[in-house]
Amino acid sequence: MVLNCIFGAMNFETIVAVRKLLAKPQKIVIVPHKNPDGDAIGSTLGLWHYLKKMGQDAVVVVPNDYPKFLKWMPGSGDILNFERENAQARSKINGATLIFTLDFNHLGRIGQMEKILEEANVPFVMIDHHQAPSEYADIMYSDVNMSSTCEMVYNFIEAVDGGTDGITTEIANCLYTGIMTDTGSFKFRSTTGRTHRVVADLIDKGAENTEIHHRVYDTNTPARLHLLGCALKNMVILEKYSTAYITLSQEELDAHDFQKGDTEGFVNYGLTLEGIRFAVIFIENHEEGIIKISFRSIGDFSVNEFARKHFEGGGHNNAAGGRSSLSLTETVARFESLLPNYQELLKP
Ligand SMILES: [Mn+2]
Repeated sequence: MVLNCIFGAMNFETIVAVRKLLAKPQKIVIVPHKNPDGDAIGSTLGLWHYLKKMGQDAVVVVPNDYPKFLKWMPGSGDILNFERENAQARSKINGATLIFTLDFNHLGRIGQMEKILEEANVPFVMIDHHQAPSEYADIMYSDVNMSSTCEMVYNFIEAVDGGTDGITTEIANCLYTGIMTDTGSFKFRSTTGRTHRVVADLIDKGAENTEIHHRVYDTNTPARLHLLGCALKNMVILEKYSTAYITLSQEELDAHDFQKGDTEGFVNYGLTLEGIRFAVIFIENHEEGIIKISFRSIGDFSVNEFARKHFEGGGHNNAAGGRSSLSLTETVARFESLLPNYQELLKP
């Protein structure tokens, strides 16, 4: 049975189907996307705390490691890393009776875990806010208008539990973190009145908002700040196209003792320039032999469409990712050659 609720909050049939599944004791595995971010870790741990509280046997399995600035999150120590704890993670997945996939909607987004999940013959529940979901899940709660998967997990708990009284301080801390990171601290367009009401309720339930901002954002190392300096120096501004882009070569990353997550948020600096509506960062990755690209926009210009069409990527209207197997210089040249086609759309 496939129950879609692509638009709006969870529909009645979906809620009934989930309740029915959770009425029995299940062995549950919860999976976020590869390179999990604040929303991916916040939503999976938030749901994990909730399911455990219900008395369910549940475990979060991440495809690979996640940034240190998320490791304070309650339950973080119980997460299994598919790369590092492979045998244990595999046995959990093979023994699962129910699988939740959060903050992604295509099994290609979980890297090495794709095969084992594809072969798992158990019900799948998807909770996600990205565009164009694929149809692998039996129960889909998919809504591209949502700020974050964490906001959706709040809705999920509210619907399944018949209220939010069951949201503990741990759950509140996890969900607050993901909403905060996925909305750029409550400023992206996807931030609605409802988002703020959810966040307000999470604070009432014990989310340590000031502490969370500090733990997530005030974790710079001197090397990272110097790398940011280098990135900002490299920034190219193309006023004609209301565009600013940054490049970082592997050599520059190495010179600044690059650690995973160090370039997080760099792309957004372009958008802080007056008149700039399209910001991009190109990061050379020798290990994977590709250029990793992040796209951000302000307003109607859809970076999701741009990334899908030209750089094997996608995401949201105002935030998307992509890749290129050309060299850094060639990638940038190709990017610049595309801009004239978008001049009208990029007009201030
Ligand atoms: Mn998200």
